[in-house]
Amino acid sequence: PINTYFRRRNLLDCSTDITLDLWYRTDVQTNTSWGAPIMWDGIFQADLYDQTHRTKRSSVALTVFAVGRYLDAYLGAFLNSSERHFMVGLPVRYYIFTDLPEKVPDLQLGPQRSLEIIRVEGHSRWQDISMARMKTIADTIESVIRHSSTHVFCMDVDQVFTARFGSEALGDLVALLHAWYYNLPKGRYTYDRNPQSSAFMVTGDFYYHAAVFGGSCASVKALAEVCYQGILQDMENGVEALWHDESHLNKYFWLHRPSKVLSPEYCWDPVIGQKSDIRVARLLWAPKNYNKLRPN
Ligand code: 2GW
Ligand code: MN
Repeated sequence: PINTYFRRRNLLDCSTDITLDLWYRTDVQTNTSWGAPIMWDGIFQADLYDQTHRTKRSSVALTVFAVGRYLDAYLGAFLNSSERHFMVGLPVRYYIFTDLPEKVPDLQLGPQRSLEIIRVEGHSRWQDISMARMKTIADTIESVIRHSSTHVFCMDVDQVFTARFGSEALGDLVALLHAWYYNLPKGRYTYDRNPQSSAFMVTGDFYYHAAVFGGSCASVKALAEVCYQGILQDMENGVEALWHDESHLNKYFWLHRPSKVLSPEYCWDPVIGQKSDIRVARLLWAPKNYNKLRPN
């Protein structure tokens, strides 16, 4: 849809999020109906965001889970690429959650960048590894992350940064448009449709991808807590949402709309191929070998 409601925004528009957009695009939607910016390449001036966040002393935690086979398969490439592209110029602290702390690659990190390894248990079912992340994220924000960082991003490990993923992505509550759904009609969104599940929803704004979400420590902690409660409630009722934690995340963002939305440029699947609206792919899905990685 063509965005006909483009408004020039400035620093004072919004109490929590900085929006410094000088240009606009007409081939994509750059604002949500509730006024949150949708970040596309070409609508923002990167150095203005960097300057502002340096002045505000923003700092960013990046949480990533690398449990079992995912550690060897993905963590090295993820971290090496994030050193080159993720929030360069701001203090960054990685939080690596793994059951194999001794196998975390020993990396030379840039200035003001550090890494903390937190041991977690493996789960026998992959759906449980994925869903347990919400509880661990909430607990760790409370106990550690909020003391090191103003903002936090939570990401899947099976991806590689390929271009700037910078401070323009920071906000109070940040969601990502799923690459496979951003240009599909709402009827095609794969929300959880089972009324027995707490992730059940009939309609929504967008289909968001759980591979990237973020925000202030307080907002992400609240999100992770609510999603985990929903997951627990489902377990008690003997149901599991269609796309696990992603279904609960979509429900959360429907009830608590994000203050900033990232275009699929921020997490693109190269399998989709070239699209004229994707001007730069900043983070790419890594190829999966399901047989090897998902034995059960
Ligand atoms: C996951 C699936 C099958 C076997 C293992 C795992 C697994 C996941 C694992 O063995 N170890 C591990 O650390 N993970 C973590 O969970 C890792 O960070 C991984 O990126 C994340 C999500 O699993 P993934 O990437 O295989 O799932 P996707 O790419 O299909 O992700 C979407 O759907 C998931 C729920 O089904 C999540 O919502 C995820 O955030 C979505 O991107
Ligand atoms: Mn993934």
